[in-house]
Amino acid sequence: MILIYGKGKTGLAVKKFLDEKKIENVIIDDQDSLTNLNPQLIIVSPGIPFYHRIYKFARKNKIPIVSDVEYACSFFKGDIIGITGTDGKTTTTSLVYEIFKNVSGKSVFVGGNYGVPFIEADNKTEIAVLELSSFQLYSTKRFKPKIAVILNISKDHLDWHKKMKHYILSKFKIFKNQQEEDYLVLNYDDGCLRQVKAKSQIYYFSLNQLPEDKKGIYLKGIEGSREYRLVLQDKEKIEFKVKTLLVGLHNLQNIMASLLVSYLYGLDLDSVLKVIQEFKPLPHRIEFVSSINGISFYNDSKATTVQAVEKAIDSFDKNVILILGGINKGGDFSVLSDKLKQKVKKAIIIGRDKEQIKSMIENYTQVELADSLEEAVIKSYNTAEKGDTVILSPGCASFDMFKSYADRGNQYI
Ligand code: UMA
Repeated sequence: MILIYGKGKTGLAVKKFLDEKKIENVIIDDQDSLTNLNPQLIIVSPGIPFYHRIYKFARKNKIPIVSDVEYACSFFKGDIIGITGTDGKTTTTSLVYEIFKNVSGKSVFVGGNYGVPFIEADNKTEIAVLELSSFQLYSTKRFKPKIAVILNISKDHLDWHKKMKHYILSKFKIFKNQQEEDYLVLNYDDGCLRQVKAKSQIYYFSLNQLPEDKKGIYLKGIEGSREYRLVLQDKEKIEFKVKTLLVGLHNLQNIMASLLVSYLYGLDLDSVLKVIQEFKPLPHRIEFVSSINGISFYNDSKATTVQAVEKAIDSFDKNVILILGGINKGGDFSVLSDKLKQKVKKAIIIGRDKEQIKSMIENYTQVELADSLEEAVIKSYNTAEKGDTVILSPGCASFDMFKSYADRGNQYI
C-alpha cells in the first residue's frame, strides 16, 4: 500500500494516478491518524516540511518517503528539462515551454511547481518542462533531468528549510544524478552557482563576458530598449541579437537560460528567437497595468523575496514609488539601501510586517505606512509626479491580507 500525505493538488493527482493503475493507496493529512498504517512507500506533498511528523514516522518505520516528482519520474520515459532557482522559475519554465511547443516538433508537457503536478503528464509525452521548487527536490532520490537549470540562489523559504545550507542542497539535487551526457545550465553571475562542480556538462549564462574556457551565453551589448546583442560561446563563437517584450536584465537572464536549453537540445536558433520576441510577460511579474496622468503603474505582486524587489527596482531608471510589505519570509530589506537612495522616491509599506520593514529601510528613502493596499495606491498616486513609476513589488508573502499573490495583484490592478 502507498500512503499519500497531503490532500491538495499534488495528493489528489497522485491518488487519481494510483487509482487508475489500481495500486492500493490511502490519502491522509494532519487531520488523520498514523496509527495502524503500514505502507511500503510514502508520497509526500511539497508543502510538508522535513521536520513534519510524516518524516519522523517514515524514519522510525524505515519506510521510503519521496516527493511526487520523484515518483512520477519513474513512469515518465521522455526527456526531462528541470528548472529551479529562487526567482524567475515560472517565467523561464513558461518561455522554455513556448519555445519547445512551437519549435521542437515533439509533444511537450509543462508542470511541476508551475501548477500541474508532474504525475499528470501522459507517459507518451516526449518532453516534460518542469518548474521545480526546493520542496519538490528535497525528497528526490533518482530524479535525473536531461537538462537542468538553476537560475539563481538567494535566501527564501527558510521557514521550511530552516538553514540556507539545506535550501541550497535541495536545489542542487536537480543535478545530483546527472551523467556526462546531460547538461547543467547555471548563472555565472551568481557566486554560489559559479562554484558548482558536476558530472554533467556545464553551460553558463552571464550579463558579463564569460572567461574563454567557459561555455555558454553572455551579454555583449544593449542595443536599445529590450534589444540585446548576445554571444554564444561553445566550440565556436556565434553573435546574434535578441528582442523581447520582457522588462529588465533579470528577464534577460531568464531568456539566456532558455536560449541555452534550446541550443543544447538542438533547436533551430532563428525559430527560437522568433518565439522569444513574441513571448509576453506573465501576469503579476513587472506587468504594465496603466498610465494615469503620466504616472505608470506596474504590478509585480509575484515578487515575494527581497531579491525580486531588487530586480524590479533595477528595471527602471529612477523616480520609482514602491509599494511593498506583507509577511516577510526572513528577508533583509536593508540590502536595498543603495537602490532605494538612487531610485526610489518613496516606499509605502503595508501588511503584517510593515513596522519591521520600515525600520530596515527608513534611513535610505522616505517611508509611509498604509493600512490597506487601496490606501497605499492612493498615497502613491498623491506622491507621484508626471513621468514617475508606481510599482507593487511586495518582497513578502501575501497571506496576511490576500488569498494569494495573484489575488493581491488583481486587487492592485
Ligand atoms: N498539509 C498538511 N500539513 C502541512 C502542510 C500541508 O497536512 O503541514 C496537507 C493538507 O492536506 C493540504 C495539503 O497538504 O491540503 C497541501 O499540500 P501542498 O502545500 O503541498 O500544496 P499542493 O496543493 O499539493 O500544491 C503543491 C505546491 N505547493 C507548495 O509547494 C506549497 C504548488 O506550488 C504546486 O503548484 C502544486 O503542488 C503542483 O505541483 C505553489 C507554491 O506556492 C504554487 N509553491 C512554492 C513557491 O512557488 O514559492 C514553493
